[in-house]
Amino acid sequence: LEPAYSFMVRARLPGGVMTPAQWLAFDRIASDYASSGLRITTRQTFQWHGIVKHDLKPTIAAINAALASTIAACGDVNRNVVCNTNPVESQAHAAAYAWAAKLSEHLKPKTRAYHELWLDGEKLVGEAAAAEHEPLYGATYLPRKFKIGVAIPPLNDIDVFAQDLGLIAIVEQGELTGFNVAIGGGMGATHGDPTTYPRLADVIGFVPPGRLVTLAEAAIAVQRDWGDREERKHARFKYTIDTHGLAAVKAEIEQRAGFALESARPFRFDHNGDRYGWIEGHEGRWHLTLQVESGRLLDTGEARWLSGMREIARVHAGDIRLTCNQNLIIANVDAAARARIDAIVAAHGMDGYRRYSGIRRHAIACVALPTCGLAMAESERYLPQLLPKLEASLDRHGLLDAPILLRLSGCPNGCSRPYLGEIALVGRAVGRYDLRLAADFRGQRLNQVYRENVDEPTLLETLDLLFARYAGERALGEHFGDFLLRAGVLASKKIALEVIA
Ligand code: SRM
Ligand code: SF4
Repeated sequence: LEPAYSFMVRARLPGGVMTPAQWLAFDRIASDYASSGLRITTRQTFQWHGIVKHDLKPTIAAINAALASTIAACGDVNRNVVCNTNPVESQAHAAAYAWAAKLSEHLKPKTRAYHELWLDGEKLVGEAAAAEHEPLYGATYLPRKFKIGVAIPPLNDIDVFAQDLGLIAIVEQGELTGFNVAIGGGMGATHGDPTTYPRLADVIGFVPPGRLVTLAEAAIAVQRDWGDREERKHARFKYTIDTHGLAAVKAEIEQRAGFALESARPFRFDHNGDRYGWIEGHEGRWHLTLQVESGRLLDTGEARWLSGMREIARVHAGDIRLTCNQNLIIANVDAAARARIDAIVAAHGMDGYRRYSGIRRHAIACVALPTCGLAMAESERYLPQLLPKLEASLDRHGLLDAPILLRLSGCPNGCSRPYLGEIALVGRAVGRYDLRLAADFRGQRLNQVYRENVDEPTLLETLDLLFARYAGERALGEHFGDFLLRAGVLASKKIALEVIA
């Protein structure tokens, strides 16, 4: 006899793209094995919680049978490569997504142990086992996880500056000409340990598409060889860069890649959120973005996500995409099929975004309690309690429609990228949070601590006073985070990277 251990399983889904058939398979896994539906993550993939130990193997086998995988969705390797969520919006978007998928495949561990363990693959023994070789990761893999993301301006919906390797697609006259390269982003920190901190990536140059894979391999190899293998908390690429200096790391990447980066090209981001509702892509295809609170898909309350999406997946001829803001897109829809999709969405209460306040449309929360073993406070379960209180306060000041970026994390690891929230709550203990304020609306400026370790009444009172000032003193079109700096509520902080446009 042993305790009823249960696990979380995460899929690897580059760019968050799947077919309706895959959706149905993932939905089936949720009903067969998981305890709390499907969960869209902040890196564009699915997690299933509450998988009991003896169901682990069938769950992983079912994910692989659906032509997806769980390999390298966790661990000290390159993780799920994220990409702008609407890759079919233009030919250039499609090309950028294809590069993201290529990177994901190329940087995947080559070991056959995964198949041996989970998929009853051939057992490697003797010489075959000894001959197993990881060309990039070597025998000891990376010092820590490594994250890559591709953004396509003007949308920074993947938070490109939070990635270890952020790639900013440069589109000129409708053609993808290459990527600006940004290195050293990361969110995780530890309370009370100043040697750990969130950091935005620095733009170090430009690479044409044909050299992208070599460049990515070189960056990972530098981190593999230069990263801190003694202190795990200090092992991310951002610390390697700050230890050795940006110029030295850049030079080493170039030396290993065998070419110099070109000068970074102009770019400009407008925002880092999702665009809800229908948008038209190229070739007359349509894409519908729906907001999913904290990415949790269940049949509860007024929204019946599992039933609704099941019905859509059965009739939908395009594909389905997940976003880094924990939302989903029913993509590649024929104009003639829109009405049918709209009817299913409305019938299942999945069109909440139409009625939501500005802050609700821009809120994300990490999983935290009860499943996350590192959580210090509630996050996903707290969001639905907190939002109505904030909305009441915003409403009193005529700000119900103001788009304000709210991010909740149950601990300073920062899985909801809270350091990029105009308002962020970072868990300290049950019911207590650090209140951080004044990131920008584009994912290009970190926020700062405004109140440490406060309870809900203090949070609400503090924010109510600031909302009152914002309502009375803001300039036309000025975002909350920018206002807080201009008004001197927090000391001005320069944008951590240069916007060249
Ligand atoms: Fe995360 C660890 C959930 C995105 C930084 N993260 C965890 C674990 C696995 C807890 C653990 O190690 O025991 C959480 C599982 C909770 C649960 O019950 O499901 C967890 N992280 C998540 C997800 C599901 C949050 C969400 O609400 O969507 C996201 C899954 C992403 C994916 O699909 O791969 C998730 N995690 C992130 C992000 C955001 C991003 O990548 O854009 C970050 C900040 C960016 C970064 O990496 O710097 C992030 N997670 C961390 C860290 C801190 C790493 C660090 O450098 O210090 C940890 C702790 C660790 O690795 O030791 C962590
Ligand atoms: Fe868990 Fe902390 Fe990540 Fe939230 S931020 S999911 S509490 S590790």
